[in-house]
Amino acid sequence: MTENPNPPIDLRSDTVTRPTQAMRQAMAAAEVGDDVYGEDPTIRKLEWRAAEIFGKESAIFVPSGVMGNTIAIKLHTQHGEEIVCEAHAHVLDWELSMSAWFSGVFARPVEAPDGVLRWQNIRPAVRTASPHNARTSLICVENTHNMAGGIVTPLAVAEEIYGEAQARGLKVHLDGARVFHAATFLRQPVAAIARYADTVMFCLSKGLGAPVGSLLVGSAEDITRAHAYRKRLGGGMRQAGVLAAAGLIALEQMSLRLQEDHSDAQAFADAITEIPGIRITHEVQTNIVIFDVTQTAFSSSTISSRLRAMGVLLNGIDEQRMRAVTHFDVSREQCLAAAAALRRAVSATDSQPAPQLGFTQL
Ligand code: TLP
Repeated sequence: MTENPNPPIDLRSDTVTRPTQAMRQAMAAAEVGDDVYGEDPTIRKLEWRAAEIFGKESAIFVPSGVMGNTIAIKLHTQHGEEIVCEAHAHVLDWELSMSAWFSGVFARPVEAPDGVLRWQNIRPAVRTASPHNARTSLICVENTHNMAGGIVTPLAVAEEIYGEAQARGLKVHLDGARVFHAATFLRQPVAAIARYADTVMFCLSKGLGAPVGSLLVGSAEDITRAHAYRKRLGGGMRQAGVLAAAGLIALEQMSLRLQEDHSDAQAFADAITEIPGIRITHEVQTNIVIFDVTQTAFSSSTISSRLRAMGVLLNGIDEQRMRAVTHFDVSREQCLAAAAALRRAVSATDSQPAPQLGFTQL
């Protein structure tokens, strides 16, 4: 099969990256075994390195971020309890109500308009068990916050949440799908962020370029228990060292180049900021730019289909807002070309019918 000589500029997500040559070679050469028996040396190495880098006792490799979050929520809660998360958190809006389905918990959302969940927002939502209330057992933090345009939680905010949670016997789980982006922005090692959470889920396949996989890191006891939940969810994989081999490159090498993606996102944001009707919703700190198109003449789905016709893939979150995510498969020039295409898409006067979407497009 030959590569498409003119592939579209794909800013839909940083999940769209394809494995590098180095990853493909490492995958072909990977030493493997049956991981359900704990016998895959490459998986073991990845888990060991992940735990070490995050400053935790142990780690477990899972196929997806959703599975990592699901297992973490199950670990820290009992059926019927409550968890607190930001009102637009991935665990709430984008995981098919998995916390309810698998763990039987009620997610109590807390609005943080700037995307940074703070203890002062969380505190009123925390409940103790009473004849009328179910107990809160877990706080879920998302860093970077996807739907807040990749906003980073400051370390002092994370520290306060963790301190207050510990004082009340609450657990903290970090959805760190893009925690390396947060670490890059903060100029800190990921361990400095992970110390303020009991468990952290991070993705190898978002921005770090691995084809598949996420890790959940935490205490040895929690990760031992996590194995049973992973198996129940169908995530017990066999010779998955072929995936872990790519994951090791993602973890060790690709995590070092994220500033490039952040600079590209900033360049894209700078280029679209003057387009009439476009309003960027959050400060651009990492690799995500969310912008509101309400003041243009078009809905996000119309803009999206116009962009597609110009070779740019960039989708709506809803009819008003769109999201661009930079990654190593798009260059600075392509980001600027996408911005120029967006300018044309929203200034075009022909009326092309919008596709009917029962959202979501992402
Ligand atoms: N996010 C995807 C979509 O699901 C929206 C994306 O394109 O950004 N936590 C966060 C913060 C995420 O952004 C994602 C994926 C996940 C968890 C889930 O990871 P996967 O897709 O591996 O299950």
